[in-house]
Amino acid sequence: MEKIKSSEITPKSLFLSRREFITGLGAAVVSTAFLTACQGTGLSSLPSAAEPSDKPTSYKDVISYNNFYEFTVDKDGVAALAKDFKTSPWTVVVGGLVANPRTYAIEDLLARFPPEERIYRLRCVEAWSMVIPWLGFPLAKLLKEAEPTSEARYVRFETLYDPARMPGQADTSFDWPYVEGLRLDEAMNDLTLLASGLYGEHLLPPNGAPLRLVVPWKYGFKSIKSIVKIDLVATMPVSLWMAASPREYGFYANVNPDVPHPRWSQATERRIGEYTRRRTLPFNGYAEEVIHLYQGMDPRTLF
Ligand SMILES: Nc1nc2c(c(=O)[nH]1)N[C@H]1C(S)=C(S)[C@@H](COP(=O)(O)O)O[C@H]1N2
Ligand SMILES: [Mo]
Repeated sequence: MEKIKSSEITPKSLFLSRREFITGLGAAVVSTAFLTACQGTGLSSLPSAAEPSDKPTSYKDVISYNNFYEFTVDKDGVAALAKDFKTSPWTVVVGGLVANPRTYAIEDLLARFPPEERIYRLRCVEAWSMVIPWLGFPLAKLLKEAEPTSEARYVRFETLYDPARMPGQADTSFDWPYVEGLRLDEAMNDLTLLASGLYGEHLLPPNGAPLRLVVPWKYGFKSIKSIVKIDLVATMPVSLWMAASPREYGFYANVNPDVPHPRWSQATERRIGEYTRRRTLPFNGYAEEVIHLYQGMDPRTLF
């Protein structure tokens, strides 16, 4: 695919640097509602001011250290195995409980929803993280075009299933295809992106070309890659990870340093390219934008 023309990109960085976030706290931008909500969800600690501000992870690391089990479980091996994966032609089917079901050729979909640049932190459940300048558009735009019916409560996403092209799908210990889901209000949140590029370039196969989800306040596994199907549904979808290990991977998967994964702590993370570990922030640093979605919910159900 050709390089994205910079004229096609709307520059709009919604990203708050670490320092701006802290200043925001000091300037009482964070309401008492936020603090009360933090207590309500069992989030004890506000972020520490000691951390340096976020700087994007090197392009090389972003495209060569990946989780994409359809190719291999070896993070350093995805790039080589996905190198020749063909992402054209590609169609994305939007359906389920909608008034306007539609099948998009990827080119038409991207022409219809031009990308914006958004620099987001990505926090993997394995306790490493990256900062990535994505090119994408809010999922809400696509969902509005589909017109969810009043029965639609969740969005279900599916990755391509094609074992001939995705060698990792020969591993029968997983229930392919990769499936993920969001509650409809999470899916409609302005932070939730469908990304088709990063660092000003079209996505490469290791990062989920031609279209992947990015949900920055949740653990990385929610950000499903190489999407072929988006369905509006009435009941909570069962994700591949919930099916594989329900005790370890829940539906919500909100980044929460206070709730350890059953096999390791989630309190800190290693930013790829750095040596000193950072403290992990509640909701990966996006609490202000999303905490209202979980008001009144039992924090134990939010892992
Ligand atoms: N289809 C699919 N999507 C996926 C995965 C996967 O194995 N298959 N891995 C997830 C995990 S665990 C993470 S951390 C992110 C990694 O995204 P990146 O490689 O672009 O950094 O992709 C997520 N999306
Ligand atoms: Mo992950």
